[in-house]
Amino acid sequence: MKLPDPETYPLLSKVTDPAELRKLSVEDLTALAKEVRSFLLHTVSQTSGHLASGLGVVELTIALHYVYNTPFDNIVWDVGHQAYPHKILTGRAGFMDTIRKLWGLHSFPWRGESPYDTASVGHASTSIGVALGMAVAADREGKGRKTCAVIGDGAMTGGMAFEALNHAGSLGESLLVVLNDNEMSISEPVGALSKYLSYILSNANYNSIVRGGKNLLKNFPLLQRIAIKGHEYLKGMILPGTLFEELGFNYVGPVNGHDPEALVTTLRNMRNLPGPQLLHVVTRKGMGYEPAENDPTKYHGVPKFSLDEGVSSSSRETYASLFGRFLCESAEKDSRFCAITPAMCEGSGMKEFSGKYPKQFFDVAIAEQHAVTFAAGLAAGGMRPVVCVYSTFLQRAYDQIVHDVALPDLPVVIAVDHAGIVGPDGPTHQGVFDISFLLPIPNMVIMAPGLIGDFRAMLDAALAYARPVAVRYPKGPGNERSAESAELSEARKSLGITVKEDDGGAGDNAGIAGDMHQSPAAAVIADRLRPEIRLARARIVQMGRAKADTAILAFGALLPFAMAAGKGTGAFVVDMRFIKPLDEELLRALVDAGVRYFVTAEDGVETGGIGEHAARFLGSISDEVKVRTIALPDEFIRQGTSDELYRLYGLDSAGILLKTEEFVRKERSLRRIRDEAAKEPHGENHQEIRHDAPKSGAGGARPRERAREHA
Ligand SMILES: Cc1ncc(C[n+]2csc(CCOP(=O)(O)OP(=O)(O)O)c2C)c(N)n1
Repeated sequence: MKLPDPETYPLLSKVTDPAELRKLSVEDLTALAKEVRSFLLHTVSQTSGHLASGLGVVELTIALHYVYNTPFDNIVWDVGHQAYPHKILTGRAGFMDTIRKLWGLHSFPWRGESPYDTASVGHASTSIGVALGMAVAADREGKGRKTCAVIGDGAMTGGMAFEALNHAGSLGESLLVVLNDNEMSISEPVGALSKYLSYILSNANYNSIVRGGKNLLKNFPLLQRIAIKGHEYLKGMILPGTLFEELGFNYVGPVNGHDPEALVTTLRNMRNLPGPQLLHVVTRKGMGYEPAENDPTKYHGVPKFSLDEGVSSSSRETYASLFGRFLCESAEKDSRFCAITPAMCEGSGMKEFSGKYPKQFFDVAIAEQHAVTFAAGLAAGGMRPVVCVYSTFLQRAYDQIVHDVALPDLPVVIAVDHAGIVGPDGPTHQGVFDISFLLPIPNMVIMAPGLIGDFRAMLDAALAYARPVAVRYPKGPGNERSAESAELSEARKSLGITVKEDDGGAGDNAGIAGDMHQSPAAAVIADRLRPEIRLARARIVQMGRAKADTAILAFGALLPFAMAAGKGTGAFVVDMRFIKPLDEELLRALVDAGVRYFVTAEDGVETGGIGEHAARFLGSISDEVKVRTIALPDEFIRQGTSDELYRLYGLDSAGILLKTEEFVRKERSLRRIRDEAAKEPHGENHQEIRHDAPKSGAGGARPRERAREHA
């Protein structure tokens, strides 16, 4: 615990919660803001995390907790990436050095963490809807509880925000929406709304005249009514749209979001106004730290860095950087090619493409649903769209994939970025559901590169298939570097496994396929040594030794771990490549070649995952086969570094090795006991055991269907 030092932070060290904050004078708030900003900067530079957005809302956060009686009153943060100052002021300053770490403070507001965190968030554009629900509940409760949503101009572009505004206007519930307008999303905001907001800002003088007029006429109701009519008319002419007022909100603003006194005065005035209120606050993203003010996109989320030197740019090869190259080269070749992002241009590696091919690039703002449906329209019109969405945000666009893309079988490539474990952003951002939710959709092809070297060829193939295709790939460079670990050596030692120089290569074809080179199964197995990407074809990356009875099937980013785990075990290791269609031909061939124990490994939730699906298929072709699925459990996956989480959930090399060995050893000994019992002619269990005993058939495996026919 690192509490703010009273010498450096004389005011902040006293603000142990908002009640203490409210004891300060309004004049103190500017000095407090300076301390909060400095504390935030020092902490985040040492821990990594979201920075520029938090720096921009320091005064706003102070003013909100100063005016509102939190935690009795509700403050709902949109996304929550800007909520670090809120955490600092609500009793968590001493824990800020643990933020985003395993077992540490959450990256975003989290209900279980503090009574001041009214919602658990991380995805954009939810605050108005949540706040509206809370406002209705507070109204029913009848204790005078106030509710306030804080939403950025970026998050305001999301459809959910508009849906909630629309509803709030019609309900007429008392609610304050603070629009934090810093004229930035992660990158430059796009769309008509941001143009509209800029227009309001450029007419700021007009607004202050109107506000002044409203105050002046307060005591002359008739004159005020006439003036208001004129004002509406004038506003309609000067400020086209008067969007928020048309939606039923009382619009106030723009207000300088870095002036605590102005904010406190305005909030005090608005706190008790009835009906839906919208306060338009203007802030600067990155405020108080020059490098962040100059480049708020770069400082949106930062790694650890030196405050003197700033964040240095990384040039390492990642899945996103390869994706960017694919976009540029595809656009060069085909003018029908285009790419779409819902406000994640930088994170998805699309910056260069957006600059070089502006006509083929579409940033649709934070609108995942629209991104997918828009792609469907482009495809229907003869273009070749690739829509790139982080796995976690793709959850938003499920019906659009089903209804708009897959149902009409349109050639849309969905690049599912940040799939699997993403690390410190925690439960709201882990990309662990996409396999389970994409798998049941007819017409879809779902691919997952196991190695970064295969990614480009997979993207090219996805485009060439000209049908609905999802390619899911991990954040960063993947797991190839973290596959060999101290834990793995320990695990090998404890299991008595030694790795020889030549262990673990796919080139050695002398094993099982060599033994039975005449059989159809051997031909299929030998075929799967081919490295190129072919539809519904896996690649064997480690040949099983002669008489191998085990195969590890890896789907996507866990492949490097599976390869390391498989070394020295004599098992087949397969890079499945395709989640859908599954390479059923290979699985059949492996069963025919004598494989009885299958381990599946995927970085998604087990429920409805590809492991379950493969197990069902294997069960349908053989009664003898046993399957162990390795996947994430039925719980929300916490935060931590990716390596920590792989280890914690047993998905790293050591985890896969230990689970595989435990499973195979247990199943082998059960089989031995069963076989011996089957040979034994006497005993009570004889019939029962015989019933379960392995059935003979082609290659030792007998399809259930045939067994049923014989019965
Ligand atoms: C549904 C969804 N899509 C994308 C994101 C990624 N994201 C996080 S913050 C952000 C920009 C938010 O901009 P704004 O609301 O203006 O806040 P600012 O950072 O400018 O304060 C985006 C796109 C997200 N959190 N949720």
